[in-house]
Amino acid sequence: NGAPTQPDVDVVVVGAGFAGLYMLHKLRGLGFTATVLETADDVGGTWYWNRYPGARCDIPTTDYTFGFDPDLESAWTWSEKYAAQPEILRYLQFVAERYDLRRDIRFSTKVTEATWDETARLWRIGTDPGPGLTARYYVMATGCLSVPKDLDIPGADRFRGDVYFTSRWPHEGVDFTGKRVGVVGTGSSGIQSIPLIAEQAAELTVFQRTPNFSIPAHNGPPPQQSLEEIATDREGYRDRAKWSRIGVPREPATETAAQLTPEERKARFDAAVAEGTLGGILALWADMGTNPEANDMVRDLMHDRIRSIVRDPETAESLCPKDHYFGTKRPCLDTGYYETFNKPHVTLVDLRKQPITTVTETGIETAEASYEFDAIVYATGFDAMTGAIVGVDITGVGGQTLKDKWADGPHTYLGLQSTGFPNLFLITGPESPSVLSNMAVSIEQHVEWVADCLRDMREAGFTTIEPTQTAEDGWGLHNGDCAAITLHPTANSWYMGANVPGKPRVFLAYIGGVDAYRAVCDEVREKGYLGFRLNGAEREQEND
Ligand code: NA7
Repeated sequence: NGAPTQPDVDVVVVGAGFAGLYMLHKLRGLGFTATVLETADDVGGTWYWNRYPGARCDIPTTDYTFGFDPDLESAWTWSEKYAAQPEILRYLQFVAERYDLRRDIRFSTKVTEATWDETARLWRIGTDPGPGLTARYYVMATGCLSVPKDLDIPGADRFRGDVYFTSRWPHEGVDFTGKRVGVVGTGSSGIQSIPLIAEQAAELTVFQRTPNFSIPAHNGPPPQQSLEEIATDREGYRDRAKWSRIGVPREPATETAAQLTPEERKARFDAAVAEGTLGGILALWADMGTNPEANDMVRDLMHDRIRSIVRDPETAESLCPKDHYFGTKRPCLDTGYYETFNKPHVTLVDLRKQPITTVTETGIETAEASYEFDAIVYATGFDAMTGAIVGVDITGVGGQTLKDKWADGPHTYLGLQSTGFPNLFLITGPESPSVLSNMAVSIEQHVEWVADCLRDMREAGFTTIEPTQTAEDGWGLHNGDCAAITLHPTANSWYMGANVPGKPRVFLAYIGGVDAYRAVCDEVREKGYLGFRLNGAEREQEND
């Protein structure tokens, strides 16, 4: 063993979004030295980059907020049920100021590589611009939807008009007044931005490959009931979120679809549409995520709703999602999305009927027609969950790269660590609830688990930690088993890696629930880091 070499800092954290900011604050509180490396020139992560019109969170602000500090909660008031991007960015800037975080963040710094030095037992981290630095622990707080998917549309570089990506929107904003605009993509980013682009554009053409399910957000003031519950028992409310299925307090539905009459099902659906939350619409009946017939009942109600709004029958049919089950792609919350297609200057192009053949100098050509534009907006999504992690050249024990190890899909224990990469931690990594949950709650849980772990190791005299192969294999099996009993694997979703050509098709998140997952993580710690191998100068421990 021998004494490890001293690193520049105890911990390097990559990313200054929700996760990186809280990680830094938490580490400082425990007396660890830490440096955060961030590509952007300010804090914010997702909320720094995604500045497109209509960009909002899809979890109510009463829940999509830090809960670790009651004083922070009373110092900040959200203005809306679903905050828009500028307000969430201001919040994260406020958090950075309040805890004086910026002095330990290196902005405009991209992490290019990270190599585990087995002799010195530390991470050597390369940055652009350099110089890099060394750290005992390396935390990737890089977000689940942070690397835009490469544009896979032929001729895309030929277009001579203006080109925008929702995920990299210009800071000064864009004015589409009087312009002919084409939007490609109808995920959440498309669905949020299309109604607002339509308000400005002279003509708007939406290119849709797969329709998504969306319900109205009914944005407005933050939900009164949650505010009252937080005012009377803040801790109880936050605790219920931690022990809920998706990280927002809610009793799960107990009846199956068959146990309800058609009238009862319709009433539940209408109530959830009126509530306008993902938590509500995803919990209509207990078996909607696992039983095709129960899911069809939601789909039918959704289709009826779309047909009742969109006047042109052909457009309405194109907007009805028919090739994936409800919830197997993240549903969207919108403000006037379907209504937008009733406007005379808005056209939907159904790429299932007429695929894009090429982008040209002046527009987009499909198998049937040619469209001319002044501007094209791509809302084409992300290399989700793994893109940002394998995007850094990470080399672990024996020269193995994480990219090679994950060539057939991510392999982790608890979504927190990967065997062969000691002292590398992933915040909301693949095989953790992450994107299936309220990210604020999942981020806090991971940050606190990692912080507790580093403190426990310091107290016990350990300096390295990594999962055993048995634990990692077991967690992978459990993840796959959980996904296999749901309808998720049937969908071509980014949850399945299906949106990125060549990406292995595996379900990328843990679907057992925020509550069950937290119980496992707590138990692992209580049992002395069950499934981990720990080493120190004086001692080592394997707890398989
Ligand atoms: P999404 O949900 O991945 O949506 C991307 C959209 O772009 C989706 O409709 C895609 O159709 C479409 N797309 C992607 N590539 C193409 C090509 N080549 N041609 C035509 N259409 C294409 O990303 P978002 O940014 O909207 O949302 C991501 C998450 O962020 C969201 O779920 C929220 O959690 C927040 P496809 O479905 O692949 O047929």
